[in-house]
Amino acid sequence: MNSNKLVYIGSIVSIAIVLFIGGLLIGRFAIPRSSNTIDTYNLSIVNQRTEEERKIIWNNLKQQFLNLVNAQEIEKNLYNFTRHTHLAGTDDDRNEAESIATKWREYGLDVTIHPYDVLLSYPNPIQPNIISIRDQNNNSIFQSNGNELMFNEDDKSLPFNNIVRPFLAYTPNGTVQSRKLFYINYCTTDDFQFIETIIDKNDLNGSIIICRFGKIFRGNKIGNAEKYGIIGVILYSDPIDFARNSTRSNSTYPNSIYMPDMGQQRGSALILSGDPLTKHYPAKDYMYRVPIDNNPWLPKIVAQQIGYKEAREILIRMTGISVLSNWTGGLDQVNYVYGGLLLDDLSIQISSYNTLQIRRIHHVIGTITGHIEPDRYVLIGAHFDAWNFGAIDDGSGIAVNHELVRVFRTLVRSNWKPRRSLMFCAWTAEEYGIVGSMEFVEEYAKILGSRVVSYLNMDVAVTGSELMIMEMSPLLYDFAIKISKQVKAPYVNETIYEQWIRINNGNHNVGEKFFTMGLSAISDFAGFNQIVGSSNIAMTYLNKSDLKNAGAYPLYHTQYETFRLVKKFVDPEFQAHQAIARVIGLSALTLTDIDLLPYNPARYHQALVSLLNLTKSIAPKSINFTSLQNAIDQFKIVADQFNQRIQTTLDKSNPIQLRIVNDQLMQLERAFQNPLGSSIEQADLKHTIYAPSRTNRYNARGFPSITDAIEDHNITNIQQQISIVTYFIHSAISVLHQPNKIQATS
Ligand SMILES: [Ca+2]
Ligand SMILES: [Zn+2]
Repeated sequence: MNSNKLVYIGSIVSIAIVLFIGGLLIGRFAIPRSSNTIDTYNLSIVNQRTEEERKIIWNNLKQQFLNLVNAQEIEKNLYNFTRHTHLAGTDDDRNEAESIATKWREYGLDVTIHPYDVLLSYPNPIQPNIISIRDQNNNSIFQSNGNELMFNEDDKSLPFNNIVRPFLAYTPNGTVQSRKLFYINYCTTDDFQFIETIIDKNDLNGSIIICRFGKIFRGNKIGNAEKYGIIGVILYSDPIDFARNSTRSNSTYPNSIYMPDMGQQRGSALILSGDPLTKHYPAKDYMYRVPIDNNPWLPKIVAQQIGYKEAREILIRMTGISVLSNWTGGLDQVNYVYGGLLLDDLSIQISSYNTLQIRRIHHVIGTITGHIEPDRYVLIGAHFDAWNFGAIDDGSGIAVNHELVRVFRTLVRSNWKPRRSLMFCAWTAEEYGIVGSMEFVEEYAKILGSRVVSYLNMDVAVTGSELMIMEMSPLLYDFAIKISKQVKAPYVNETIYEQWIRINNGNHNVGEKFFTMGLSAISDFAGFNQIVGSSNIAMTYLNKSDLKNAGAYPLYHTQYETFRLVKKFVDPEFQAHQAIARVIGLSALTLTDIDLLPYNPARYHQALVSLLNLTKSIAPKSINFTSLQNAIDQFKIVADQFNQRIQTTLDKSNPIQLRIVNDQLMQLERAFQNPLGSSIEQADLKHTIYAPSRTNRYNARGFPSITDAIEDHNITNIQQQISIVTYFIHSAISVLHQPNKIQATS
């Protein structure tokens, strides 16, 4: 970063502080009125205060907020949440929605409940899905258990009879059998391309494959396998990724956070966000549903997970060439091979009994109405469905969400009123593939599209306490840094910002290290990024070792995600939960109360520059990027002019002027949205700068349509997609121009 930029950012920050205070004053000294009227009276009160007075009031409010966030309350919330199982579409799920609604009503929120009828997937409650190895006479010589195991340390008062067995949601039922078995590492596209150099790719046709969880979204693994005519997929968590220290019982659960030998990650295999029967439209009773047969979004081949103890039984019966070292896992006395025919004429069989069912789900939304701009929404969300007890995914988010409701209501009772409306969202059916929140986004696409300022997501909010990482729109980069300087890190005497610098060996460029620009399809922000077009943020407190594994903690989606796990190993004093609550809460407090939105368009320029460099580096040399480069250069000039105009000419006491500028800031991210989507197949991915990668939904891909075309080696389409992205950057430029006329372009 050059020094000019530092000065510039510093001045933006100081202006933002002044603007902050103005916004807060409006909140603090409002005369109580009906919550539905727009309160212009208090604007004159604001103008009577000195800057010094405003600063004191803001600092007091901020301190009051930070002090109110209570670790014991969060612990209590998590304990209560984890007494039950939470599978979407079940009685547990409906009861949880009712209990959240009741709790939030008691706190005084204006609560609405939003039902949808969506396609979900369940294993057979009586007959587990089984993988077996069979001899020449088709007698089973080994059979998987179909369950995880319980331990003496598990809390027997929990309803373990209600837990859902390991299964891969939406994979079809049926029995498949093959004498050919291949090991394909993590089943990434690269892994498949590599194995084509080792074996004849036609050999994969009719085979069953085994691969390990990790690196990419599990649905993409199964999707990759379908393309090769593979008939069944077996997934397992290799100890090298999930039991890193040792597979001995004293190194794994219940004695540590690492995967025991029968532990299994559940999860969805849907390569779509939302209900697969009502793509683009809400799953309401009036809506047409596409037939389930040949539905293009549902996985087509049988797939099932097993414990690594069971995977070992399979891997030792394989034949073929030994794999390269980066394909080798950590199972004792296993020679990892690429595969081929099984030893001794054995065959392998997968039997799955999954069913698809349309079930009703309910979201809970609780609102504190804004008193100056009630039609501008800041949303905080977490999902309450879970594969089982869900202590981390997403008990951590739900427990924090409840605490924030309590704290914000306490502020309201002490006469604080937010400028904008603050909405708390409790989503369900997230685990099935963002099915729930996407339906809500689809139903209210138009009003959310024009009214949502930012969506703040908490999913797997705490898996450790060493380091906070964030995913966000580049517009929120400087804002996130500012908030991180005001919140104490857990278990150490430093702020989150100071912790980043320490971990980054004193280097202050922490955003580049710990922030991911753009958001993927990994959680409920998906609909807000791709359909709503708001500028969003999500964060997680984790242990540094979790970074290696695509963010997945070892016991992710197992039945061992219990209160005991969190209390004993993850966050004993709930200080990491408290830090997340403070960061999300302070962000929400600011975004609902500040008069001028704290978005910095110049950061988007930096993000565009780094994406352009990355894209150029993977593109064929013949590709011409001049038009895109010029648009990005022009974006910088216009973004700087915009920031300059705010500093010099904006009259912050004029509510109309303020609204005009805020609308421009809100429209900036929306200007990048292509209503047609990135392709006919991916019409739901509308953000032209960042969208989930088609090869890994866990990753946000920059310039997704250009990158896809580069991967396809389609020169004409690459050039076409560059022109389309150039157009959307020009759209963003036009948003930042003075809005009093339409600027002509050359
Ligand atoms: Ca839908
Ligand atoms: Zn989750």
